[in-house]
Amino acid sequence: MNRIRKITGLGVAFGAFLFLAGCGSQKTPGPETSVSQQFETEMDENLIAVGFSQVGAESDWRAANTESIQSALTPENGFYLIYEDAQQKQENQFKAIRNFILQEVDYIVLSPIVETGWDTVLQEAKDAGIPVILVDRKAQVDEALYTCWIGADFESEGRHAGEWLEQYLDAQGRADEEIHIVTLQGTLDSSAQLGRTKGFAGVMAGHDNWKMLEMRDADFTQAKGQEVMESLLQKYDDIDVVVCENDNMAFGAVDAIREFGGSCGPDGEITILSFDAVSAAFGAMIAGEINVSFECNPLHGPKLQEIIKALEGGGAVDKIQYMEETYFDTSMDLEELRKTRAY
Ligand code: GZL
Ligand code: ZN
Repeated sequence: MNRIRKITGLGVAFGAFLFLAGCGSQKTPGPETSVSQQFETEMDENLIAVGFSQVGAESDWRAANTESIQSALTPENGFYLIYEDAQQKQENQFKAIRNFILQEVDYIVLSPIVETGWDTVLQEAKDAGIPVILVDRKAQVDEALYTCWIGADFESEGRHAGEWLEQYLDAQGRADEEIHIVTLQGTLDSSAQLGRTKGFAGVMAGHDNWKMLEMRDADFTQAKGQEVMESLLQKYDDIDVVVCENDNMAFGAVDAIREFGGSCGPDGEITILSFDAVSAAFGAMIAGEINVSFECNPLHGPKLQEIIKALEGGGAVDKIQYMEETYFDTSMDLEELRKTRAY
């Protein structure tokens, strides 16, 4: 599968420009380019060229995911990685994938920001004979359009959150109390949002005394989490539980609650459930700001490396590959546990 590629030093977009402007992807740039830094990098044909379209840099989790993949797909490990940050715009992922196709990479790795809209561009990759590996989030396409998917079981994360809340309220003698809940949702239509919302709702259905006051999109960012929580605090005068679909939104919610004069965490009025379990979430639990965080393992790099090497060797790989994950709450020795964490 290895193909010698000339990758212009000005990067993928410029290569696409030359091709689309009729200059051809391999020809010497014409007068319209007249750039002095134009240079070609003769790719070592032994390196496996991988184009990686990442969602963005919206959260601590995302940064850890990017770092894991970049540190696995290195030239020392036999890879030439082209990394594109889509800045949380699906349109930018479409462009990145089309550039990867023009560059004739050996594999495309994609974390689809939302689940829908991928049929056309993934068909183009298939027509170009380039295998696509999905990481983190899923795409609602014919499974023939991707080789495999690595990620978390988001619905089980949501279910575990509901089950945790059941036992937490029981322990407080509040099993029959009317519990008022709001949810800060992640990017709507993303697999993490869909799964976590659905998993928690499944447990909630068993509790007539749990009332979901409102669920609102806070896009997995801390700023949006604070803004949405401020608005919910203005609107509802009795919020008992906040379900935050990632840690960064939880950090924003804590700031909003504190600024509003409320209290949260194990010793506060408002119980905060979160997802990802990044290092800063351990800090927030140790500081008594949030109650629990459900891990979502971002360390896809080693598994991705293993999968691509297996494919290069002509091996088959499982279509769906779940990451191992658990949860952490303030009943645990978080100072010690935090030392064992890679992100
Ligand atoms: C989960 C990932 C989510 C994280 C957020 O696998 O898709 O996106 O939970 C991140 O922190 O923004
Ligand atoms: Zn209440």
